[in-house]
Amino acid sequence: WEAIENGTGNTVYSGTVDLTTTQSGSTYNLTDGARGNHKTYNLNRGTSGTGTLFSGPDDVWGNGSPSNLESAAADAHYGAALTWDYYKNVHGRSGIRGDGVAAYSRVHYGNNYVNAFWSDSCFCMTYGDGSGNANPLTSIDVAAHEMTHGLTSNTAGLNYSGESGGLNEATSDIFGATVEFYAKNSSDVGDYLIGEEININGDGTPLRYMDKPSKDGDSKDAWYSGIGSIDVHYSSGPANHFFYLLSEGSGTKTINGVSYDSPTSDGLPVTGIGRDKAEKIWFRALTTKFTSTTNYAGARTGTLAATGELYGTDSAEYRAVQDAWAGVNVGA
Ligand code: ASN
Ligand code: ZN
Ligand code: CA
Repeated sequence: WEAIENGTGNTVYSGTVDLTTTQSGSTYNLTDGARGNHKTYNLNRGTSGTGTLFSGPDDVWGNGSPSNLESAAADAHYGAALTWDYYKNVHGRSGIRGDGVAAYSRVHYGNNYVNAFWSDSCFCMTYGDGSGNANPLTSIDVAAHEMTHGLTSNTAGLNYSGESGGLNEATSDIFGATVEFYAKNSSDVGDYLIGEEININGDGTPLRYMDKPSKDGDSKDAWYSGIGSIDVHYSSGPANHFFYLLSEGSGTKTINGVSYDSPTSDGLPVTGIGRDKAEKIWFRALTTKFTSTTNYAGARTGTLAATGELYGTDSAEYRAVQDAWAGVNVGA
């Protein structure tokens, strides 16, 4: 018999946070009893199996330093809980498959492993510790990005290549950002940057920028014929840019202390409708309109159909979706 407990995580990226755990006898486990028993495991630098469930004699996890192996575990456990809560409270979906069943997390994958990934076969997320094992890939936006790959897999099923692959990646970035905004704790105020906390480039710059994706040097700001042949992490650019434009509008803006500058490819302005509406449109399109082969033209059609259902076709929201797609060169 296990009791649900309220533990404390001293994370690497999110400060001190509440974690939901379980207690069995005199042992506490990193098992989220309030969210489908989502478990967080220690691979201890191995690369296979589940390793060992994080457990111990007290309900305090980590000390904030990556050298304490519980710290990144606290981040991963927290990120999974936030993502679970976001999908449940904002979109009414209970777990990745909508069946209340949790995935699980594995941290400390390999040595100096600079990546994180979702796997359909284990129904789990896995995190490396980054360069020098000093920058675990466990920030909220990365955790939500990976968990969202599971959602996409179990809904639209967007094929992970060509334009559908770019849309799959963008979906993970979009909800990576919205979950971070949803977190709203003092360390995570929310931004339209992906991976700004994990220092993946070694110079403190983010992995991706949604206001102007080309700032990373590789991603595209707008659709062009042939974009389907580049890496899906770069062909995601126009959809990330669409989401930013739809939420916040074109031009310059400062949000939570971060400055954005979002130009449009057609030079015409876009008036944003706010993130709350934009995320509902993308979720509805993903879960009820997109299929495995949806391309950019299909994403436009699908998001417009979703917007029509949510807000009507003669609405400011509908026109903003049209304008935002035009702003990334996806036209009628
Ligand atoms: N972090 C990457 C992603 O989620 C991992 C990968 O490319 N498989 O897209
Ligand atoms: Zn991804
Ligand atoms: Ca971010």
